Order: sequence, then structure tokens, then C-alpha cells
Amino acid sequence: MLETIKEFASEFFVTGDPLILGAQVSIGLAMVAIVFILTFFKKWRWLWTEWLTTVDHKKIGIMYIICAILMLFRGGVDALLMRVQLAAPELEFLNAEHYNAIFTTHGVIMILFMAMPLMFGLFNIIVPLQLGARDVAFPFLNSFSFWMFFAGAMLFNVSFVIGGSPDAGWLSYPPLSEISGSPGVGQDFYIWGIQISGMGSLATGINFVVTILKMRAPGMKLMKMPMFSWSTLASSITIMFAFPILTVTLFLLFLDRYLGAHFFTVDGGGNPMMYLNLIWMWGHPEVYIVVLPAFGIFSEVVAAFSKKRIFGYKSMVFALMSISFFSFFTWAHHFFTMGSGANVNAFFAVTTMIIAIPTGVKVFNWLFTMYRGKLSFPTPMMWTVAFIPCFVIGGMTGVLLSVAPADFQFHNSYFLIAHFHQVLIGGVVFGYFAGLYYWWPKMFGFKLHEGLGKWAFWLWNIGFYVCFMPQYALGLMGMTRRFNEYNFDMGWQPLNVVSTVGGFIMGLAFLFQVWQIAHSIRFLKKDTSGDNWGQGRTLEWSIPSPAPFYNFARIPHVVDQDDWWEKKERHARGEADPAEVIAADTAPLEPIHMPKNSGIPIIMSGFWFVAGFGFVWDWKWMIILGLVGVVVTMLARSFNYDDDYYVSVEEIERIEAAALKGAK
Ligand code: HEM
Ligand SMILES: [Cu+2]
Repeated sequence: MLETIKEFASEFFVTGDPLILGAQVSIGLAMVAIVFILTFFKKWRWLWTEWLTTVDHKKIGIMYIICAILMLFRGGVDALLMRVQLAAPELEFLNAEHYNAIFTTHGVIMILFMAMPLMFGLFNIIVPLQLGARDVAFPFLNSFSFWMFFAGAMLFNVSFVIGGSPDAGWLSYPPLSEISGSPGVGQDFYIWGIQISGMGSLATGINFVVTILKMRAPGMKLMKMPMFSWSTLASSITIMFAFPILTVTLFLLFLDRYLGAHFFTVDGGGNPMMYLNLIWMWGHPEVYIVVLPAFGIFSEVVAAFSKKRIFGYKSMVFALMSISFFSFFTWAHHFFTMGSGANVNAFFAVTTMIIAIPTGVKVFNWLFTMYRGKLSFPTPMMWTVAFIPCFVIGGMTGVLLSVAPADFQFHNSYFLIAHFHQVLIGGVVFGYFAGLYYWWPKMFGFKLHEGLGKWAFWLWNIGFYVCFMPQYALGLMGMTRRFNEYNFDMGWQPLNVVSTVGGFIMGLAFLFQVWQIAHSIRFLKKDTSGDNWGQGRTLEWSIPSPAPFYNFARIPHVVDQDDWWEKKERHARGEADPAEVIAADTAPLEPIHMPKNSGIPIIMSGFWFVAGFGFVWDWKWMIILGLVGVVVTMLARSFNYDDDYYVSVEEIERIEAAALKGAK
């Protein structure tokens, strides 16, 4: 009896490595601390009613962002561990197995559990405000999406201490990811973690497409919609088409592993290249899903801090849409070396290069917006300006990679690693940072300390170039990716040392941002006026910061592109608003219809977690328990008719008056 328990425990818990032990101890301590603090300050009830059960898009957005920042830390620690291992030849810091696990979790976490939730967080907080809407189209579904993301991310992350992490790369190519290549449970954690959070992502995509098409304030024609909302639309449509492919692909892989189907195993008549085709049909659009919103952010920030309308609005919209369209026709550039022949390779080379055109259009439009603008450079603008050269270099190395014959040389080398980090960090991460700094006062009613922000900015940028520029050279010198070790006589060490130093500079930059947030909270200067930068152009700046839970006391009427800015200009010139704007502004307040909070999303996602955990370990009772729980909570939701209420006029008046007072 004791023996079986011991045997089970040694399989169940990951043990032995001091790094992992350290993590286990710190996770345990952190959990105890959180429980203690919540109990001590009697905050459980507050946490449950104000946050965990909320359907308010702004609060959901904040929860997404908190998770994303924690995951940035986790993924960043992985990155630094790898960079330490690569700093010297034949180092025995991480063994091959551990290294494989780390680059896998790093990639998955950065893309799916850092970039995606950061993006969803910004969608959630900003898009309804930009549209002049009171909420997203489906608030309950929105909360469900968040909790599904959370359940999936947790399921993926527990593999670190329970059962063992996946180690077949962030896209899990077979045969490595088949039972024959990964007999342990790590791969199952991968499948179910991503599958569950993927359902949430798909629902979010649908939610925002409907929100944008259906919930715009009166007068806001599509062609008057702010650029960030446009980029959200482009990204959400891409999600709607791409994520079902991911779901099916992972399901097939699951059938291979679980039932011994042979979709992707050669010996049973399957074909691993089929998996590569499928996963990249999702994977390539996925990188555009995360970068398009960054383009939207840059457009907003450039216009605000140049005090000009965005240059070439229509061409910006057209560029967004054509990038998302073409993103579905480039996937095979990830395996030019597959041997599919010159014609196929040529097709995918050309479609890939085509994307450079709309992207170039956007870059020029940003530059033309700045040209002769009244420029100022607070932190959001600094990130935007730094992004442009970084992304241009990344884009150009991308075009080099898309030259099919040349790719036979670059394929799977550090040249590629440098390229994609340049677009992912220089484009996505810098972009979302710009957005976070820009909209932070809108979310919380105070600005982040600019001085510390500038330190973080410079450290990130310097660290970035120091880390990744040497990798282009290393790639050309023949260093391949996913190696944990190389020989002295390769001559790769000096550049690798430089690269590792750069990685740590970025780590330091992250610490500066944490300090910046802590400092800004401690020496909080409330600024609830609403138009916090004084240069807001779009509707989110027309209401107090942070926005009241119902967003707009009166739904605005939109007449112009950059409506809020034009309104301020009219007032500065002493002109009257157009009649319909006046009518909307002076209409009597009416009770506002709002959705009620609900505990069902978090409970239902909890059951999904249980079912996923059961699938991972193949514990039938647990699978059944989880799935039954899902169905029961679904029924509970279906028969709950008490899910909305009205905010009374008196209460709106009270809240609006208080907000006005705060503004003074
Ligand atoms: C913050 C600084 C970062 C550093 C120092 C860093 C470093 C690394 C390293 C050393 C590897 C493994 C290369 C190899 O041996 O194959 C890697 C892989 C990867 N990184 Fe990063 N990274 C960083 C940020 C990011 C970000 C922000 C993203 C995405 C948004 C990202 C996405 C990936 C992906 C997808 C892989 C491929 C994993 C695989 O091969 O399966 N990284 N990174
Ligand atoms: Cu691609």
C-alpha cells in the first residue's frame, strides 16, 4: 500500500531538481500568503462579488491584464534560464530534457498566455468605451471567456509541478508529441490547457465582432470608427476563422494519443506533415491576431501626440483588412524545406511578401501623421516611435526569410529566432506597452510615473538590441535553434554572451516597470478628469476616469471621425454643436439596463479544469465529474431568468455628480 502511494506520488509530483523545488516552495508560500491576506483583511466577499463574478468589461479587462503581466514574468524567467544555459559552451546548467521543456513553455506562455490576454484586456477595457457602448454584446459570455482562459492557463501551468511540462516545442510537432515521442502527461497538459483557453478565445473573437458591428453609438458609421476598434475587428475576425482550425488540430492529436488513432503517425498510415499544415494554418494568422491590435494602438497614440488626424484613414483600414486576409495564405512559409516543390514554395513566398506592402503603407502613414504635427513625447509616444525602426528591421528580415531558396539556409536557425522576437517584442510587446501606458489613467484614474517609465523604456530597448542583433549573426554562423549545448570550437560563445547580457537588461527593465507601478500607486495623484492626456480624440476620453460601471450616462451621438476632439475644437472656436449632439447631451437621464453579476462562468470553467485534469491523467471518474458539472452549470444558466436590473436615475445622477467633483 505504502509502496503504491509512493510510486504514484513520484509520478504525480515533479521532484528532484533544485530549480523546481524552489518554484514549488515559492508557489506554496505565495498561496498561503494570499489566503492569509484575504482572510486577515476580510476580503473574500469583496473579491467574489466585485471581481470574480463580475460581468463588467472593464473589470474583466483588468483581470486579463494582471494575468498577462504575471505570465510575462513566468515566460521571462524561462527566457533568462535559457539564455544562461546558452551563454557558455558545454555548460551543465539545464540538461537537454529540461531545456526542451523550458523553450516549449516559454513559447506557449508568451504567445497564448501573455500576448493574447494582454490583447483581450485592452479590447475589453477600451473598445466599448471607444464605441460609445455600455458593454460588450454578450457580457456573460465575456466573463465565461475570461475564466476559460484562466482555467486553461492554470491547467498548462500546473504541469510545471505536477506530472511534468510538455517538451515538444510550442507547436508540438508529431512524432515528438505522439505517445511514442512523449509518453508522459506533459503533452496532455499542453493539449487540454490550450484547448480550454482556446474556447474562451474563440468566444471573445465572436463577442467583439458582434459588439463592433452592433453596438456603436448612433452616428458612428464604420468609416468613422477609431483605429483601435478597427484593429480589434480585424483581429477578432481572424480569430473566428483561425481558432476552429486549432481546436480541430489539437483534437486530432488528442485522438492519436488517447485512442491510438493515426492521423499523424506514419506507421499507421498518417502523415505528420498534415499536422504541420494544419497547425500553421492557425499559427500564422495567430501572429497577425496579436500584432494587428498593436497597429491600432500605434495609430491612436500617434494621432493623439501629433495633435493630428491619422494620415490615410481609409488606407489604414484597408491595410488592416488585407493583412488579416492574406495571413491565411502564407502558412507554408514555415516549411519551405518540406519538399513540396518549386511552384508551391513560390506561391507561399509571394503571398508572404505581399503582406509587406500594406504593412509598409501603415508605417508611412504613421510617419506622415507625425510630419508637421505638434509632437510631444510622453511614454506611450516613446514606445510608438521606438517601435517603428524595430518593426521595420524585423519586417525586412521577414522578407529575407520568405525568399524560399534562401530559407533553406535560414530555416530553424538563430536568424529566425532573432526575426520573430523582433516582430513579437518590437511589435506586439512594445505596442501593448504603449497601449497600457496610454490607457492606464483611463483604467485606474492615475498616471504612471513618467521618469521610471522612461528608465524602463530605455532599458527594454537597449536590452532588446543587445540581445537579438547578435542572434542574426549567430544564425548565419550556423547556430540552430532548440539546442541546449554547443562546442567550444564553434566560435559562438562571444556573441552568445552578449545576447545573454541583453536578456538580463530586459529583465531589469521589467523590474523597473514593477517598481514604476508600485511607486505610482504609493504616491498616487488622482486624475479623474477623463481626458487625462489633454489630447484625447476618441469617445473613451469624454467620460470620467475610471469610467462608471455603466460607461455613458447618456449615449453620445457621433458626427465626426475623432468625435471628442472635434467637439473640443468646436467649443474652443465658440461654435455650437450640431443639433443631434445637443439633443443627445441634454436628453433627460433614463434608467440604465445592466446585466447582473454571475458566479456561473467561474464555476463552469472550474468544471472544465476538472475535466481537463481528468483527461490528462485518464481518470474516467474525474472526466465525468467535470463534464457533468459543465452541463449542470449550463442548465443553471439557461433557467436563470433573473439576470438583469436597472440603474435608477437618482443613482446615475449621484455617480455623475461625484465624478464631476473628482474632476475638479
Ligand atoms: C523578453 C525577452 C525574451 C528572451 C530573452 C527570449 C529568449 C528566447 C530563447 C532563448 C528561446 C529559445 C531559442 C531556442 O533555443 O530554440 C526563445 C524561443 C521562443 N520565444 Fe522567446 N524570448 C523573449 C521574449 C519572447 C516573447 C515576448 C515572445 C512572444 C510574444 C516569445 C516567443 C518565443 C517563441 C514562440 C519561441 C519558440 C519556442 C519553440 O522553439 O518552441 N519570446 N525565446
Ligand atoms: Cu508565418
